Amino acid sequence: MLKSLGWMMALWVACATPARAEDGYDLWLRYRPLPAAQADAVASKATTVVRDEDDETIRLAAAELERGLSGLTGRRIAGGDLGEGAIVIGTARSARIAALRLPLAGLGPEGYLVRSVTVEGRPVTVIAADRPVGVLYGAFRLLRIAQAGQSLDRLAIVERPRLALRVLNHWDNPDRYVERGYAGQSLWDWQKLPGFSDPRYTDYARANASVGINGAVLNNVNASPDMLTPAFLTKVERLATIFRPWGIRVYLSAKFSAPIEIGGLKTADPLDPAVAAWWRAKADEIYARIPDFGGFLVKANSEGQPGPGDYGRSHAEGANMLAAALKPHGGVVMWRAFVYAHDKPEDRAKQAYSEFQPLDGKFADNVIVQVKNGPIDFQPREPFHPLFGAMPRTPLMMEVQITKEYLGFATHLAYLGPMWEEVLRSDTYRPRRGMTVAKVLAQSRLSGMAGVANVGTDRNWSGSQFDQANWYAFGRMAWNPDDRASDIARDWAAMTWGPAVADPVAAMMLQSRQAVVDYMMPLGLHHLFATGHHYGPGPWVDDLARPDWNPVYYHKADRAGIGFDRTRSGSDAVGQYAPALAKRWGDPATVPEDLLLWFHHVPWERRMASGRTLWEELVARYDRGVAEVAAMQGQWAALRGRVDEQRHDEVSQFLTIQRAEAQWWRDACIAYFAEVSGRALPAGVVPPTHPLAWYKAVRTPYAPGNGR
Ligand code: GCV
Repeated sequence: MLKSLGWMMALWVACATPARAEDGYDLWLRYRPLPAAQADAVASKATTVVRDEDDETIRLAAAELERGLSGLTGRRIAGGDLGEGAIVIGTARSARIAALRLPLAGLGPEGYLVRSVTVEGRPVTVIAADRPVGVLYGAFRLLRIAQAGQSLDRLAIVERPRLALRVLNHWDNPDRYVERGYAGQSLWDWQKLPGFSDPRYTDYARANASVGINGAVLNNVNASPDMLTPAFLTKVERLATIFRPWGIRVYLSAKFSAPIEIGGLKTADPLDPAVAAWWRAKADEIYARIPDFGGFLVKANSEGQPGPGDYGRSHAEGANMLAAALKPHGGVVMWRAFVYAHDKPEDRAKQAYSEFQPLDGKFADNVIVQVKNGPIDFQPREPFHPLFGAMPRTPLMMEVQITKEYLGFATHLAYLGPMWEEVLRSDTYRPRRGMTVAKVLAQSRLSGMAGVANVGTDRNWSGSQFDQANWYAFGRMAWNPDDRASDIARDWAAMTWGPAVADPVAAMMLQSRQAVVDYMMPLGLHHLFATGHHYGPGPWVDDLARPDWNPVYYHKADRAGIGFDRTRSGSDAVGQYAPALAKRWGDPATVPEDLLLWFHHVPWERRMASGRTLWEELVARYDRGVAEVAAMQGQWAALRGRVDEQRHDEVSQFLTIQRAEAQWWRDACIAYFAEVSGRALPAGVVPPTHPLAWYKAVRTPYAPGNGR
């Protein structure tokens, strides 16, 4: 009696406090009370949680349902017996579930179904799967519906992931520094592992499971060989043990030269039998500790990393040697196609295709080639990577960057769902029309998507409240690459800010990425960033060691025009796409304006669809970008009082930073392009606040994330 009184008091306090301070730690799993009518409706369909199996993952699923539904309804929902409104969870190992004769085997290892059914004459909801992790995913799905305030009546959901590997790539170093990380230090406290298990490890795994992420590469692709030493493997083992019940496997980035650096060999030549034997022994050692270890991620012969090319061997020879070591244990090699060599004069956008496409069909069957979404490097807008569709006999996974190295770090609000959707829905025309990037990925015999993680030790996990949405959206799109960015935004907004504000929050999010494109690099411009840290504009930079590290290499602006000629008369990068696309994109009259300057060098007087000249249009886009941020500020201000104050205030302050930095980008780029082109500003345009020299003199050496 006393116990239940205490419980009721706690609930009363929770419900009576309208907007208690929140710092974002709870992510989209806040489970705050719904409005009374919605809470009543959910409660009637969630009277108790019934499970028969004593499996750790199913226990987690039950606990999550009890926690979530109690929070949402303001009632105590706990485990119990079958009764009207019960939620019955499990696999066919539960006699009760088996008796329902549901088509569980067809769901695959991670699929689930959520159904309203009648059991023993009572209406109940069943969450069932072939394996326990499917039950966990199903539980999170039901909670998502409840969090959005939607009805739990007549549910008939059947889901299975379209991609098998849904993996976060952490660019985390052993000293906890995160390359391109804007959310504090690495979550992995290697110094205290394995002795101390920070509760955050569990919270991290739970958040990933809630969106279907099933793998984590724990360390930077610019890898330290130390990660493969026994001292670190003990720590990795601890994390793997914590993550396992949440359906998450661990992977490691492997440094190709590790046999030399920690193995005492004289070479890392993949065709040297001693090298192959070293990797086999290393794999055996890892699997003895971590039987479900996922495998290796490798960055080879790229940006100074060692690789098979150092010995005159191909990427396939390097990858296959590692694959052979992992094969007996069921592990995979994720081999990155992000390569460009300093000694090649070829357009950087072409180099990965030139090197990898001829290797199609030459990789072992447990190798998957990891290809960035676009051919350069996670720019605000790129065309899809030409390798998608061009290697039909090789599994390809797509790599996207959740952390926003090139979209304003953590302080700029940029929801990346529309960017990834744009790529996933791009038609590769290979082998035929309608073959989108999403289909190319899903049809691979080994399929996957990787996201460079944006999480760190900040209380809000990702450096800003809104960057959580990008972690969330990555999980959703990796599960179903055809999911819509707008639906995902609305779901995230409902769960993270409350169903009542889901629409206005999602509306802001959906315009945010284009805003960044507009105020940083519109019309297909790319890589105009300041050197190294990539914080702020640097379109004038022309003095770096490699031509393709300089922004001037990418925009090629001069008195006559602007843009990179990638047509047949230029670098012919367009020729790496299917003929139908090469034709459309190779003609300035038919290429989408958003990609115009990616593929073409065009005169400043060129007429655009708006009727303006290119110069006028460029300036108008920069202005539009700044105006879009101002509009977001207004939209957010209108939500004051409708969401909790602490998070509202944090977002407001970040939007103020974004507005100032959008202005900085706009002013610096306009000042520079005006000078290079010798053009006056179009009539009525507000001149940049400072002269060009002022922008050129800006130095920010301590901007975060710039490697060490
Ligand atoms: C991990 C870009 C980033 C680097 C990153 C590299 C990669 O060049 O600036 O920090 O290195 O991509 O993806 O390997």
